[in-house]
Amino acid sequence: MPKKNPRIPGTPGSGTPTLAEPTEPTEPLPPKPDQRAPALGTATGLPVEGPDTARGQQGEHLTTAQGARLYDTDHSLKAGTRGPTLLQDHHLREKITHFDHERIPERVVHARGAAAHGVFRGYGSADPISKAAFLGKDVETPVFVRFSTVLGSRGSADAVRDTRGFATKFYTSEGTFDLVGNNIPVFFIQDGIKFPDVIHAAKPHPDREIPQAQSAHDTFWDFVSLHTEATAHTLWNMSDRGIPRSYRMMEGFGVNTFRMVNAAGESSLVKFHWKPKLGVHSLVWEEAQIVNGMDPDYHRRDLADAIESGAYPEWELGIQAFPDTPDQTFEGIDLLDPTKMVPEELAPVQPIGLMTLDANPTNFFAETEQVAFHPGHLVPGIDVTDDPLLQARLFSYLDTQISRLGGPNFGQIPINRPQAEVNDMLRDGMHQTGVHPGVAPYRPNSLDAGCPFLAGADTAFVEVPVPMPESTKLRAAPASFDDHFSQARLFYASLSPVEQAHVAEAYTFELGKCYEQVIKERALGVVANIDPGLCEQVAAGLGLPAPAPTVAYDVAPTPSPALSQVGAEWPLDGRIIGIVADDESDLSEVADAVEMIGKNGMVPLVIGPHGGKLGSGKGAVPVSRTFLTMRSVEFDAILVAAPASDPRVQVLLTEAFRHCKAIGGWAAGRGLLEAAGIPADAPGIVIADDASALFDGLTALMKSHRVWERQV
Ligand code: HDD
Repeated sequence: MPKKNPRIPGTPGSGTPTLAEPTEPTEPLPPKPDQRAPALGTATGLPVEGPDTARGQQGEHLTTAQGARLYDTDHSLKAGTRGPTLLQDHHLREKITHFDHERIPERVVHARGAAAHGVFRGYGSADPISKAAFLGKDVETPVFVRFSTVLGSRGSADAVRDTRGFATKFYTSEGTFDLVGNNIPVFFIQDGIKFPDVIHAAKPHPDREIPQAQSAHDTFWDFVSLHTEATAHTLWNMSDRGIPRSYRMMEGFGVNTFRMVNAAGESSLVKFHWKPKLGVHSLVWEEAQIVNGMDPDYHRRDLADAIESGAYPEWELGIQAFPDTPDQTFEGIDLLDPTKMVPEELAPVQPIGLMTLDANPTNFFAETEQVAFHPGHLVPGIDVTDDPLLQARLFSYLDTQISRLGGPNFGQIPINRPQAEVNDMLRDGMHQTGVHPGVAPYRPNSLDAGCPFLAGADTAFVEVPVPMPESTKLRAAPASFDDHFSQARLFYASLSPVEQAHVAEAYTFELGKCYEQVIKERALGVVANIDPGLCEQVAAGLGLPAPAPTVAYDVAPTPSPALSQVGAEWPLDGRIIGIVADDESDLSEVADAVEMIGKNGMVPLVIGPHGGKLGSGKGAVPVSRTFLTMRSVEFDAILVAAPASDPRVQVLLTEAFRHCKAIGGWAAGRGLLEAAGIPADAPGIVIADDASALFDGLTALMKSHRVWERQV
């Protein structure tokens, strides 16, 4: 006997309802303002009423894609309950067909990412060199920022050793400006024609497609050891910059040199910098490896959680500005060579605005996956240079979206829509959503009254009329591009001893994962040209002789202190403190600590032997993680209020100790730490009488990010 469908009176069957609806229908979320369709212009400039395509969900009832209401979405239309499915079941075919096509090609690089909405407020300090309206004093511009790794596939882990992308879309009143940067200021290659080479070498081996999202393999080291212009970028990857603690704690760099143009038409060369308010911090390597197993979404989760809890991450946008001289160099550094950065001590970074990320995406696919950045999305006041890497980028980004987003109209996808008026003469094509009026999308025309008109040079984007030197057509690089080691030496010399030690460990780890002896030996030759002492350490770890440098050290590098992450104090917004407690702990002290941590913009996580609550009655304390579900890498610091006899707590404490995290314990329980093998007189251990003193002691240590004394 077929079952009755409760929604359709009179359907045959016993009358037994199928599944009950779990919730009452609710109002759909309102669309974000930046996702509304831009007004469509008519030929005569009058607004047109268009369908509100930004709304994904409307009304209470489930419908087909054509809006017909549905009474059942759980059963195919069949010839009897046990019979075959009927071809006429349009709903089945529509549902399955759409599902079959839900995936789009992932980005060929930077496939794994996370994003957030926010706002940029200009300081006006760039006005003397740029006429870009969004940089004006107190001008607020919506932004969408996508952070990413480079090598991994869309489902790969976050905390891998890699460069991070830092791409920002500014929806300005003069059109969209995209700043498509990285967290490392130098690049592997000097000419974009080599981009497929470096990416093919760094992606997994083509035969077995392993390893995923890593540079620790033969083809990568084969390429970078043969192609020494990659040395500086590779060194940055081997440094702590390759394993950020959080997207919120990364610098961003435009990498390429750009031009800024002021209202008088004067041009300057600039390098863009994002400076995080929380400072630049990293994981330690062992921690990163544990994170990738325990929480592959570590960075994505951290960003979303911080924004949801109101700990809005902030970055100052800054520029290094240089005179636009014909040779385009500064202090001997070729500004058109993207493997070179300019030390901040030579050209200070001048702040020009503040970005605050304050909203998570509503739909990952619609926003984070479909957002399309392009370094050629420029506004009046910002222009490109002849950097040969940037020149190739100007082609690649538009091109890649056509296959990734299925045609040339990806600019009409809500997240990609400019918030300035759009009045182009681009027509038709796959996924055209604009309903363009008029008959004359060409110029000149008389049928649409000559519309649209060209703007004057005062409001239009006008390329800087840079004079071209007399030249010959050829495939070659300038002689200044031949210097492959000075910047790597500068970076290494600028790191603190603990950071240098991490670099040695990273090279030893990565080269230790290579199979080919010849590649290890060649890579050591490159490391010798960075620093012979570094080379000796790595060679010793690999059990190989250390080769002598082949490139003379004419000039010892002058360290740039700004390149080190260590040695200052930073705000602690959103940092996580774990509190190990059990039912026997002094729960009023634990509750005080929880309150104090939360009040100070951090996240307390109570770790107990069981879920639910510790203790009972009014003083009971809710448990956030159990000994089974926590791992040390989730916490920036630990407070201990329970005996650490459980082996899982011992692992937590020994890892936290090894990873140089601040650890605290109540005076009454001094023995608890020692029982776990943590010497109470070691650096970074706080023992105090009450929650307040413990909190103060712990946070004083956390401001320096880690207790590095334990590693030197
Ligand atoms: Fe690129 C994506 C950053 C050189 C070609 N790139 C992409 C993204 C970032 C960067 C952050 C991800 C954007 C997003 O989140 O959607 N790329 C850089 C930086 C570079 C650089 C800082 C050096 C200064 N890129 C570069 C070169 C080429 C490309 C030289 C090609 C000639 N990049 C692409 C691409 C991608 C891309 C294939 C893949 C997905 C996309 O563009 O939209 O076009």
